[in-house]
Amino acid sequence: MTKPLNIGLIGYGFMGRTHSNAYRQAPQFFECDVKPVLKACCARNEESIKAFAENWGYESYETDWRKLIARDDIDAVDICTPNNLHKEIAIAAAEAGKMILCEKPLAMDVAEGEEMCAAVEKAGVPNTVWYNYRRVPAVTLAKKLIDEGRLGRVFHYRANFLQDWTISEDLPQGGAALWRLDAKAAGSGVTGDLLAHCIDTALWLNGGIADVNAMTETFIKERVHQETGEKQAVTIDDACTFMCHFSNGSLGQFESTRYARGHKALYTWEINGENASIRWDLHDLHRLEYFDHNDESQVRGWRSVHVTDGDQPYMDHWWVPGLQIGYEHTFIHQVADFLQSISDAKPCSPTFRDALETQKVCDAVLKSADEKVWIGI
Ligand code: SOE
Repeated sequence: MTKPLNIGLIGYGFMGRTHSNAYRQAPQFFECDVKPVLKACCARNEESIKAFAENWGYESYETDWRKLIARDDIDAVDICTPNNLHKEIAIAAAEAGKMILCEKPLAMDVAEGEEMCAAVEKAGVPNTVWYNYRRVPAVTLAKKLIDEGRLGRVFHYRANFLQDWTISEDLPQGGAALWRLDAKAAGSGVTGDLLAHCIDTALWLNGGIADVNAMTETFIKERVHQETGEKQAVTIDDACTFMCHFSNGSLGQFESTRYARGHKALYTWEINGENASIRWDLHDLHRLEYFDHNDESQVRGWRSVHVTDGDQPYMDHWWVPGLQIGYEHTFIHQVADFLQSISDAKPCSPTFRDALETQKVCDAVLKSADEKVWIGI
């Protein structure tokens, strides 16, 4: 018999939609003893949240997140708000004994992240952070191949996350969909928003980072703030590049920007090992590129593996071999794994504690750029 898991979702932007879709889809495709129920959603604007609740099939809505957390009929709180609200909501939810699914990055900084980890661990509540790219089947397959030792000694890890949506000087900062440009709401710019994804994947695939040396740039120094109508200094990083040493001795190189004209969401990574190399590109997300030096020399070359077969991660739950899935499925996989982790009474990675490691690297990157020195993690 399935047990209901009553979800209370806070925030209803882009991520509110990806998560709501995932709660609806996961039990259709994955057999779980626990089944999400869209119990309530929450945002300050009543008209908007009512429409959101109707569209996605939430049973009710709230306009005050504290009321949502206080409800006895909510089991799990999903935090999809701007980053500056993560800590307060997560701590209140943990104290109320709720499970927590929190959008990335975990927090505004390490200090906040530490408090959040302490709160969920004290309360003993299941928790996870939505670093969704781990659950692209091709990326999960890469993790499997790496764990099997196929790469041998690793020399290089290279990652980019490139976008171009903030190039116009007329784009305001702050408010609604633009809070990512406002340091008070986001904490940082591309470092917390985009590099955090690259760092999470890197820590997962290639282990810990020992130290970093970074540079950041804010190309447009002032923008009108949507809430005040005034021109204000822009204090987020528009672009960030850093190099690092991984604990396994490999060298890392990371770049992220919202000023790479022509690139909308080009997330790529490549790992070069002694025996094999492996690379992935979000624009072709169902493919894993793999080069194995042990192949017979006459036919040795980069293989492009179309990750759609039933024996590849997650794919036995979808269509028939050869038919691919997409971006929204990464969130569905995270829900499915979270539900399974509840049944198994095991953590669902990345937990708050795992995501704190990413936060530590982000903070060190920003400090290094500021002080123009290497920073140890
Ligand atoms: C920013 O444009 C953004 O939406 C990020 O916030 C997401 O985390 C990333 O997956 C796609 O880009």
